[in-house]
Amino acid sequence: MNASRWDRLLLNATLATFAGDAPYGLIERGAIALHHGRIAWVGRMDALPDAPDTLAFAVESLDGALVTPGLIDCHTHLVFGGDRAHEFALRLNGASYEEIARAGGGIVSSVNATRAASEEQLFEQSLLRARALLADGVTTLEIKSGYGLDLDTERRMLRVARHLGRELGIGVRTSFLGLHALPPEYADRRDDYVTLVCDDMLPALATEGLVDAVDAFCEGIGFSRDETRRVFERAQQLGLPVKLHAEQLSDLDGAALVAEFGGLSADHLEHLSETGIRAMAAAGTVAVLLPGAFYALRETKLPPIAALREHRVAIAIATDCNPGTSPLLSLRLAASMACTLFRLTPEEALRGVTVNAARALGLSDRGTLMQGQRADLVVWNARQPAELCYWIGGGLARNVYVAGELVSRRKPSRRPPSAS
Ligand code: DI6
Ligand code: FE
Repeated sequence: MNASRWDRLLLNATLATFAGDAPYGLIERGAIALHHGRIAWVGRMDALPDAPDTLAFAVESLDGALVTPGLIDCHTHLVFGGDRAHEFALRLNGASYEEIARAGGGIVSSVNATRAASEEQLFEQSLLRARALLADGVTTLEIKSGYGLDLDTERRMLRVARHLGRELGIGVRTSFLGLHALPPEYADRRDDYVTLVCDDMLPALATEGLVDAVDAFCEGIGFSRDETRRVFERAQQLGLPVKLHAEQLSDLDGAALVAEFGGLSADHLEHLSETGIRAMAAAGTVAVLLPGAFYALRETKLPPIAALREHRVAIAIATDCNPGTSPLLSLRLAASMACTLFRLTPEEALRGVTVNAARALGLSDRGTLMQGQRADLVVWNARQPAELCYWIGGGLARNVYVAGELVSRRKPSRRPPSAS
């Protein structure tokens, strides 16, 4: 018997590894071994070093099913109280997102509902959303604060985010978004609020280990470039990486600002300029596109995809799951929308929810199927990668593994029609 048997070996898989430059990093008739939470071996089945049964304790044949890295949702506001379904109706009747925000609705109405919710209530409500993402193949999730806008509620949100990760056994990265909206009690004291965020809230939450990165909403209805710079400078002092909601509704040159700070990502980007793109390319800042918000707001201005490609800026795709502009609970649907609405290729969209999403979170241990990476992977009821963008809805994820553990399973089901 082989003394160092692997924990698990999956055989006869169609592996979309996203390693290297080949389309999808595809390996047909592949095998992948999981051991102690890591990927121990990946390659063609016929290159396995020995007979499968001697190599692993558990051996499973997948009969050609597609396996991808666990999906990574690198931009969500998943923890919040209440919902904003009534604003959806208002927008359908012609009100704009900005008008609703300026009239006291929008983010501030979610702030009120979040402040009113206990930690348990926030956890229960958010758990349903996180479960939905997981069931659709998400194994790492970024969650922002920003509906508290006071120290206690921001802390509660971030604690709930961490708790969700422990409860579901998935990866959670937290971003502090103190500069999301001006809280009503600071209506005439913008500067004081920015000072509170920089001098009290951020250092306190960072000390408590609740902050992996710092974000801001740099926008006409959010915060200016100078205000954003202040919080970035404080993040830098604390050794925290930054990212930014930039150029969603207008061009404030936020992308160049976040790039100046070596930021992980600039997100939204419908109004991104050539200058912003060049700055991002030079800094290696990832472009995170959020087609759910584009769709829900019925936007018409597309992000500059061709120029991003031309300048070789890495593109990631995320749900932006939030109660106002993107109540979206499927990352696969976000990838599908990235194809249909933004004209990404299925391969670009899928790199955007795996390898490039990992980069947008500063994570190098996941996002591809390569030896040594965390064993985060999904076995799909599909055979080709493009199906993940092609099927709209429908619960395609069969088995979801995080660090080698099975965290979500759907009963072995019939394959989608084309694959039967
Ligand atoms: N941009 C967004 O897409 C979300 N926040 C932000 O800064 C929307 C948040 C909301 O409307 O509740
Ligand atoms: Fe957002």
